Amino acid sequence: MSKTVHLLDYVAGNVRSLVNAIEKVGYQVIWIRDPADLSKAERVILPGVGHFGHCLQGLQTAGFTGPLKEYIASSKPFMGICVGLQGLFEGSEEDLHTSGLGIIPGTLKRFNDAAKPVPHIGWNSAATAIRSTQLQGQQEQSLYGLLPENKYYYVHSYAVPYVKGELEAQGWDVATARYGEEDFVGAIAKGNIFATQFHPEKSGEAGLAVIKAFLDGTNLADAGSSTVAAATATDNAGRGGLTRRVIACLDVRANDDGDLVVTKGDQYDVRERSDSSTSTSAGGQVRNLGKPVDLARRYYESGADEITFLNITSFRNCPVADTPMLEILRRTSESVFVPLTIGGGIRDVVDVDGKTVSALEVATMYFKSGADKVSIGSDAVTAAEEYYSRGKRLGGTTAIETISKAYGNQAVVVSIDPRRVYVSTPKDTERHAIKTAFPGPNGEEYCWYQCTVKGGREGRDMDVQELAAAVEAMGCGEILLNCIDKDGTNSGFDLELINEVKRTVKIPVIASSGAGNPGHFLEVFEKTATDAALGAGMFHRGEYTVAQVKDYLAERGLVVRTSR
Ligand code: 1PR
Repeated sequence: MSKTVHLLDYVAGNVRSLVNAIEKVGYQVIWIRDPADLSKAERVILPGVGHFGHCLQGLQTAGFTGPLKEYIASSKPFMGICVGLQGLFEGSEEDLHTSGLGIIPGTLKRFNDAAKPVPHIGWNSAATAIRSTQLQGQQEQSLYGLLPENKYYYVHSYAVPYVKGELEAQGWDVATARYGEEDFVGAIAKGNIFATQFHPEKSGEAGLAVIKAFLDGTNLADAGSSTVAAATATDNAGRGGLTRRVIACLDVRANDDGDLVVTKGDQYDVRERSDSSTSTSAGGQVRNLGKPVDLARRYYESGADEITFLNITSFRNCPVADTPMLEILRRTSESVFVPLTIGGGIRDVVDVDGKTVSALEVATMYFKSGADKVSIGSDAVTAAEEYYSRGKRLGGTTAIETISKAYGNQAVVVSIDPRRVYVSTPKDTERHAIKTAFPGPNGEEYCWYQCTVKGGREGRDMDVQELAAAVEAMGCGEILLNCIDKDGTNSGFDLELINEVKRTVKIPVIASSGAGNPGHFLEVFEKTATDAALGAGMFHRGEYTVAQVKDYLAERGLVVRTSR
């Protein structure tokens, strides 16, 4: 009999990666669209991303709630992922009007953002806190292949607070993670039920092992001697909780022959510097540093915590549904099991047949093709300008708002392309100027960071702090902070810029532009509060691997994901 698993088709989100992960471990997916079919299933996975109320109402509307409870009560294997875990509890602060399935006692609470960014995005532990079997004096065993030394990919703002012994007393086995000062439920199991707050399909080889263990039904098997010694919640904190994320970025565009290539600019100029005898006014050829899918796979294998694709020219003449980036994502997500972000051209567009395709529809195509997050550049600046012209009121129709409402804030990144504008004194500008340790060409001691659109070609009368604050208010979940002055220079990140933006927002920030060696990653993590750091050119040119960067950080005591 072929090995199959049933997935509930009830809500939007990136389920392609889950299907790919399941196939990778040797199982076939059968979609359940009719609730009546649930009774025929032998194994069920309930995926879920985004908003608690949205997902639970989606289940209810599709008629799944009752049949799902019956299925779970039938003792056949059931696994919930992310909101699929959350839905098993009684409710969530995220939507107090919508009830959960109430199978596990407890309510989800929002993380406290007083001293840490929310959402909680990144790689964290799922270490067994205390087993219900331990309470009964039985021998310790592993929980669905979870290893205390492994890291798993989380992305959420709400979590079940962990209170030692409470759930265990009711027979639940719990694996916890710690974010800041808060311990929360990372995974939970009892009998036929297993659920993870993290995304195993996005957690590299460690996550694939968890999916395989569930599908093979090896919950309580001894998965290896190292698992027998389960970690305690204290050990978990000792391992540092959330890791520092190292992200590889691929700027993709068509070269002059029409092939899609990974390219890399110097301060956003991606053409080769040609000598005077051969140069044209437009510069040389577009730099070709490799094929997008191949490079993404190489970085995944080297330990990249995420991969970001930026479609830097948006392929204007192509029908939206045929955008080459969709195919790149589909192919990448077959073999790359870490989060994928896609940027470039996420906005309302007019298709070649004259029809308008909304930013939400464009994003949906990308999510269905394997993207976990979309990154919005130029359109975010326009939206912020409108936000301020309305007196800081939300319009409700921007790409950031519509996509975050449908897919959750964590799915929306805003990519900022700022450039330094030097001034002698703060009085010389109405924008927010800072004193800089790196004076301008005429000795100017201050600068402000001007937001740009269209890949830096057009500057706007808005500073980076204003843009960051506006996009956070609109529902963006993370900022990708580039810096045109630093891009491609190999001279390190712009620490002053990163500190400014971190002071402005509560959402996570990814530092980008200027990485030239592993020491620059150490520097940005030590001298700023950045949540992640991104490199491009140094990886593409083969000067350093992602693994070398992570080893360098680990050797100096920073917590990074070293398991694959
Ligand atoms: O405006 O929503 O269509 O998005 C366009 C996207 O394309 C934006 O995210 C914008 O940053 C990006 N983009 C546009 N033009 C360029 C260009 O280079 N000519 N690339 C471009 C931006 C910046 C980083 C780069 C880091 C690290 N590239 O992604 O990878 O600076 O580089 P380094 O480590 O080598 O220094 P929209």
